[in-house]
Amino acid sequence: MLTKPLKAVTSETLEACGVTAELEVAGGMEVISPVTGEAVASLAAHDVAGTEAAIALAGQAFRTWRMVPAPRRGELVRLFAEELRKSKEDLGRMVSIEAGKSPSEGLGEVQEMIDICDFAVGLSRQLYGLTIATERPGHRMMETWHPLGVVGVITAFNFPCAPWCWNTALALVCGDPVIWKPSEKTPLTALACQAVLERAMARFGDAPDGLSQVLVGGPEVGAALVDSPKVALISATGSTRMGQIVGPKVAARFGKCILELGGNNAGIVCPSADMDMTLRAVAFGAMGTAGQRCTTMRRLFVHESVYDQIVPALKKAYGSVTVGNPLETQALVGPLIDKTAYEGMQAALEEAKGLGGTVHGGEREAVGPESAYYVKPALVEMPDHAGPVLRETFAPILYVMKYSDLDDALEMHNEVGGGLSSSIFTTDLREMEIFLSARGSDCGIANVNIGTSGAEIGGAFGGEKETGGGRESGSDAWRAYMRRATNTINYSSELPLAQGVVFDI
Ligand code: UN1
Repeated sequence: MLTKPLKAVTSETLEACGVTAELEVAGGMEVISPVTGEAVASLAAHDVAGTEAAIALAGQAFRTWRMVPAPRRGELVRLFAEELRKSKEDLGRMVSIEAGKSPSEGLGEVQEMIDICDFAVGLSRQLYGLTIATERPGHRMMETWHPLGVVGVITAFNFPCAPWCWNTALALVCGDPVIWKPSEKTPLTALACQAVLERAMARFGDAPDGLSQVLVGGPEVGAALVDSPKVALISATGSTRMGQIVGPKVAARFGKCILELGGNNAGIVCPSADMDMTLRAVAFGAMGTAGQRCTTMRRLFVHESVYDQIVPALKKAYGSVTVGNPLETQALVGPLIDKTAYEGMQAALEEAKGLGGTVHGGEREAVGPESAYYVKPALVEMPDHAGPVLRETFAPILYVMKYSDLDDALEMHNEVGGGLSSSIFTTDLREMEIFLSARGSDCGIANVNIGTSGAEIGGAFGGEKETGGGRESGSDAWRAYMRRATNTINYSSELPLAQGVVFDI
C-alpha cells in the first residue's frame, strides 16, 4: 500500500538508486506514470549536439576499453550484478511506476538484468574463435573476435530496462561502450539503471568516462544515434514501423543493426493438450503485462474437438482476472501505457466486431483516476483469420479461432508479418515435432506446452520477418557486438599461394 503521493515515491525510489538528476526542470520533458496518468517528473532533455558529444566521448572510451582484457571487463559486469541485486526492489518499483507492471513482473524484469549479467561474466572468458584447417603447409588459420565499437541501444516503454541490459552486459564484456536512448515514456528507470551501473564502475576503479551513457530525449536524439557513422551497432527494440525507419538508415552507412520489433504471437491448442496447463499458460501469455509484451500471445488456434472445453474456461478466467493499480493492489493486470493505447485497442475490437467477432471484455475499468487507462483484457472469438487479427495491437486482446487440421492452423499461424514467438499445446509427439520442424512455426521462438512470453535470457531472443531478424541475450548473440577477423599465419619458410596459384618473380 502506498501512503504517499506517487511523485514522492518516485523521487525517493530514484534517490535510493543513486540518481542525482534534477526531477523538476521547468519546461522539461514530462514523465507520466500510467498508474495514475499524472506527471511524476520533468527532466532536462538532450539535444542533437549533446548526442554528438556523447558519441565522441564513447568513442574515446572505446579506445581504452577495447584493450582491457575481456575477463577484467567481466569483473565490471559482475560488480554491476551485485549492485543490481542490492537495488532490485527499487528498480522493480521504478518499472511498476513507469510501465505500470505488477510488482512481480517489475521485479522479474530486474531479475532478467541480473541473469544476463551473470551470463555475461561467464562469457567474458569464452569469446571464442575457431581454428580452421588450411590448405597451405606450414600455415595456421584462425579467427579472432575483436570489440566492435560504440553501441547505440534504443529501448521501448514496455520493457524499460531488461533489453538495455541484455545489450549492455554483452557489449561491456565484448569491449564496447554503450549509449542508451530509452523510450520517452520511461526515462526514469533508465537513469536509475545508469546510477546503479555507475556504483559498480566506482567500485571497479578504472572504467573510462563515457563507457555507459543515457540520453534522455525525443526522436531527434534517436535519429542522431542512428545516423552517426561513429556508432558501430544500433540495437533497437520497438515497433515494426520504427524498424522500417532505423534499418535502412543504418544499412545505408553500412552500420550493424539488431532489430527486435513487433510480433503477432500465436498458440495452437491441439486435441491432446493438457487443458489446465494450457489455460494457465494462455492466461499469462495473453493478459500478463496488460498485453504489452512483444511476446504477448495475441492469437489462439483451437482444435474444434476441444474448443468447447477451453474457450468457456478462458472466458471464465478473463471474467475473473483482477485489474488495478500495480502499486496499491494485488491485481494481476495493470494499466495500459496511455490513451493512445486504449484507443488503438478499442478500434481493433470494433473492427473485429464488424468482421463477425464476439468480444468478451475489453471495456475500461473504473479502478483508477480518469487520466489512467485500465481495461479488462479482451477475448475475441473470430470466425476468420482476418482484419485486426493479422496485425499487432499492443493491448490485451486475444483472438481465438477454430481449426480442424493442423496444417491449416500452421498456415494461418505463419500468415502474419510478425515472426517473434509461438507455442503449441500438445502431448502428441508428432504434432510437437511438426511444429518445431522446417514446415512448422516460422518464429524465432517456438515453444511446446508453455506460453509465448517469459523467455529466459540463456536463449537467443528475437524473431524473423517483420520482427527484424536480430538476436539478443543468450546463445551466441554476443557475436553481434564484436567484429570477426580471419587470420592466416605462415610459420614455414616457403610462400605457397592458396588455390595453387603460381606467381614467381
Ligand atoms: C519485450 O516485450 O520487449 O520473453 C521483451 C519475454 C521477456 C522479454 C520481452 N523475457 O516476455
